[in-house]
Amino acid sequence: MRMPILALFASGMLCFAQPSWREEGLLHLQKSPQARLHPVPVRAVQFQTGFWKTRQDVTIERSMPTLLELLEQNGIVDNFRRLARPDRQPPRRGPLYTDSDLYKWMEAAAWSLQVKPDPKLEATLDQLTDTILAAQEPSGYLNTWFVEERAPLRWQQQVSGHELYCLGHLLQAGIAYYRSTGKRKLLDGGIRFVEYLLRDFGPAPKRPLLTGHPELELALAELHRTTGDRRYLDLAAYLFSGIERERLKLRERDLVYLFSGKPFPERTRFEGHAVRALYAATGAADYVLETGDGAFRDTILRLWEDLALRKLYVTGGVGSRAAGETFGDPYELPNLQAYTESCAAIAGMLFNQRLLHLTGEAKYADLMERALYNGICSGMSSSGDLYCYRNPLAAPASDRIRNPWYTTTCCPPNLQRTFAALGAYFFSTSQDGVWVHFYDNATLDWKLESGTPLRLSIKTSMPWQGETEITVAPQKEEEFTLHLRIPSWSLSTSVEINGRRVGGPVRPNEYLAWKRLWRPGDRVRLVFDLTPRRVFANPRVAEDYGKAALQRGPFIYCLESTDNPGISVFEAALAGGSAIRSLPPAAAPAGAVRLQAGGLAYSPPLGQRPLYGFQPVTPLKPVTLTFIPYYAFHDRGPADYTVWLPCLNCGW
Ligand code: FUB
Ligand code: ZN
Repeated sequence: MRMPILALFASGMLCFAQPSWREEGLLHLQKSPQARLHPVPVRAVQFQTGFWKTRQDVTIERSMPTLLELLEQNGIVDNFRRLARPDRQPPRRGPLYTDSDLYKWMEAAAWSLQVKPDPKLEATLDQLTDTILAAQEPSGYLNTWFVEERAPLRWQQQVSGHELYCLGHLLQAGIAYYRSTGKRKLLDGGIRFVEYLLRDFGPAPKRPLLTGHPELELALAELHRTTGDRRYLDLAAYLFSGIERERLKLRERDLVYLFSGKPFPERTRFEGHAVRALYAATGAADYVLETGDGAFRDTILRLWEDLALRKLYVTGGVGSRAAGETFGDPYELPNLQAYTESCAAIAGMLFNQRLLHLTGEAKYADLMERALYNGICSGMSSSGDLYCYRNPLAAPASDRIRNPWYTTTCCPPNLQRTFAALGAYFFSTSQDGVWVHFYDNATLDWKLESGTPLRLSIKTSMPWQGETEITVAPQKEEEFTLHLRIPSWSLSTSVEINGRRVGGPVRPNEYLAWKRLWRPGDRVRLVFDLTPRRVFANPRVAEDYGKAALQRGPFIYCLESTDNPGISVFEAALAGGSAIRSLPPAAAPAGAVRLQAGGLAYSPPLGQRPLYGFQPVTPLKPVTLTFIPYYAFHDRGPADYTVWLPCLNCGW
């Protein structure tokens, strides 16, 4: 009997092999020997109406187009175009690292094509590829700053020149575009530059090389995964080796600030420039995923402890000092002065993403979530066209934190590439099954590693309410393990499978691994505990001593003057015994659950009091305080806000 072709498809009897580029995950860890987990392709996940769909839509529909306009207006694309023109006009504009901003924008646009195919955007990317590659020299060298009168300076300023940083982002854009379209042109341009490096640079007698701003390391690891060419990973190993310290005459302070130039396993703590250090650690984690190198592995785990125990803001932000955009000392986590660059929070998430895929341990997903829902989410306004470079934990209304454009515009396209590809951060596969890391309305259309097609559909009221239902639909019944992340903040979680309560412990900050014969249409119901709670810092954090912040689900909250007329948010305290109420969503911040708690305000205002006295000054006037999720600070316009408040009778 002949079956119609559609019926053959539906029965799974007919399937055409997909080209390999379509199968590659956000990170292509399928062949990485040390990877326990494997990311899924971006195209495998579609968000449905909900928190992250709104953010992804605004990224693709508003943020990306408006940023491209700004990149054009500020001459960033012309910096390439001019190099193909005989008159070399117009003159180059912007700081020496602007090429990377266009590459990051292209990476975001490339990932977005997997979420929402767009022939016009694809044509724009093809044109930009031609524009960029027209500026590439026959040797493979490509950089719009070190040209013409500055050409003799090439490789003379490796500490600050960002030549390899820009190349790293070119490679990542090329890889993303290849994975989205199968087109290799941009990727091949990046490879030509890498081949030029391999010809001329390396251990003596070749010329020395240094990533003055680490980034290339992780791009090389991904290039190795994409091409199978081990030389690219070896180049990353050379950059981590620190053997060029003498030849490049690096000073001790360079080694600290750059987080580059000394043997990576000698690192004992995070220090120096936050983005540099975290990109270096991410690249080192990539190296461990490929090689299993024990010394590197010990080092990244040691660094993670330093980050998680001593240097991470409650919002997932990183980088305490504005001077040099650096890490601070242990527990140095100032709030008003927090630098917390959006790129650093993203880099922290990338570091944790690698560690999660190395180990399968929930504590890494926990920190990814902390950053994503707070210090990364805050980086882009709900309108999609204002961005934070800094994400402080308190600020006065006069601090213009959200801006459409920065001369150093690294953060906006970094946020875009994160949100455009975000679905692929939500799920992974492993030999034994599939993993759900975060919960939002989403569908995963992918396959088990046995090859069986699998659809997971999540319907949820998360992140605002805890009810979640997952429909599990393997194409045919199969035994595998469903790994469900139980978030650290959900202190009691109920789980049912096909209506039957799961016995045994369901522990926060672990994955619940459920192995069974899964049949198409099986249902898992989870109810997470979103009770709002006070959060306290380790008393060693002097700035937060005696204070509390509020958290509900993945969100950290802040007190903003917009919601608290007549109250100075910097002169209010939480009352320890008072209940914290969840308020129904208001028009703004759109859809967000706000919190209300009893508090006390100083009266008369502290500004009218002397600086010192023999009696402590305590706030006495009862007030009701209304909190919004931190990510929405300044989203409704300038306002005073703070995350941490003195907490009276809180047991301090
Ligand atoms: O160094 C230039 C930019 O500054 C980089 O892109 C980011 O790391 C930022 O900190
Ligand atoms: Zn940045």
